[in-house]
Amino acid sequence: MWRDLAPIGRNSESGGYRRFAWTPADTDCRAWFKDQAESRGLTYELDRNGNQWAWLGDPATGNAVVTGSHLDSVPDGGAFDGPLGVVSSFAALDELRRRGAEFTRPLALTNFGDEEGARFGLACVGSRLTAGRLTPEQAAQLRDGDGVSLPQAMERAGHDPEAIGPDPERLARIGAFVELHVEQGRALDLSGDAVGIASAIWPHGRWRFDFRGEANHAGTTRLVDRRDPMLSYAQTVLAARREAELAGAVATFGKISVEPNGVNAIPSLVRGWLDSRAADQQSLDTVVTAVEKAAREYADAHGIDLETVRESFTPVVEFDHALRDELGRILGTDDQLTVPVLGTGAGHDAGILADSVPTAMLFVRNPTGVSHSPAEHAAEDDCLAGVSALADVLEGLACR
Ligand code: HGY
Ligand code: MN
Ligand code: MN
Repeated sequence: MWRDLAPIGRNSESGGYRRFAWTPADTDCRAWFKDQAESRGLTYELDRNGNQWAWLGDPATGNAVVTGSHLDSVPDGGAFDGPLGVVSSFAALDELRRRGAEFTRPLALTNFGDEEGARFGLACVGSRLTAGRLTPEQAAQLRDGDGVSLPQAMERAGHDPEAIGPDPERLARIGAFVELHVEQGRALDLSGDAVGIASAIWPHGRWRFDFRGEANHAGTTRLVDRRDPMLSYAQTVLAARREAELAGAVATFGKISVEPNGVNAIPSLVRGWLDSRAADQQSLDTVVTAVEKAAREYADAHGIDLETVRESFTPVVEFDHALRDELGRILGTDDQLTVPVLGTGAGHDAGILADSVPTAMLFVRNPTGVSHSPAEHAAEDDCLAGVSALADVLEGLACR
């Protein structure tokens, strides 16, 4: 499975993945998922929001156990973020069949569309639409860097944009959702464990800062005559780092777009995106408020117009305690009493669904902690330990 998936959307220069929502690479990933589902005799379904489901048993029975993740990536993302959870779901089912497990609840394997929000800027679009946390009207407002709207992109990829919307009936059939994901940090490497259980997801969001100045000639415009938005942007980036350090949070300006983006032209517009996250809402609010205040002061000092827009936000997620503890019981063994339980600053579809159904997450050790990079890696033995743990969890939940 891994070998079949690996070449899809991989950039040969960077070695990273460019699997953006509703692009041909995404379509090829979806085709891979459908093949894997049908080759196992599972009932394949594409839901109204473009999420893929592979069912064993009759969904109408309800109380289904569902597992899966996403196949889309950030620009030049790694091979594991998302795909490890999807491949492990199929591999765990294969393992359960080898064990002769008898399912007493329906089982579904899923690929949630557009989890990274790399193209349209909003994280977890597929699961947000299904959970009713993004309306079709809001979705229609989303544009990519070329001005293509989400509905247009869906249409071009052959998916009916008129169909999108909340899917409460589908969610009502789910008794538990478990997402396996490569850890995006080093907690398991430091504790020496191959697998861990998630406790919570930090609140996190994305804010766009538009600094508008005055285009002019880089060579002939006196410094005193300039309204250069790049200066306010640069000062704001440093302020974000300072405020995050003070609050024990994280803040990143990882994406920027400059108009006209010419070497010898003072920009008219510098657009920067802030990603900020913190263990609690108050710390996150403190950081973002302080960064916005600093940005405004710098903009005012240079005669720059500033507009800030919150483009994506996910409040703190506390995973279902009963399900978390159930996973702990299933995975805990006599010699290793407890499987580590750890929080994360990374968002996931499980975090979006947590409001609608009991959700839990399993993490697989990432020896360097590096993610959202072609260098992201997990050792094969740890990936196999993840598959075995997921199989144990699915057996414990769906095969009583
Ligand atoms: O950004 C995140 O936390 C996730 O990878 N979408
Ligand atoms: Mn990611
Ligand atoms: Mn992910």
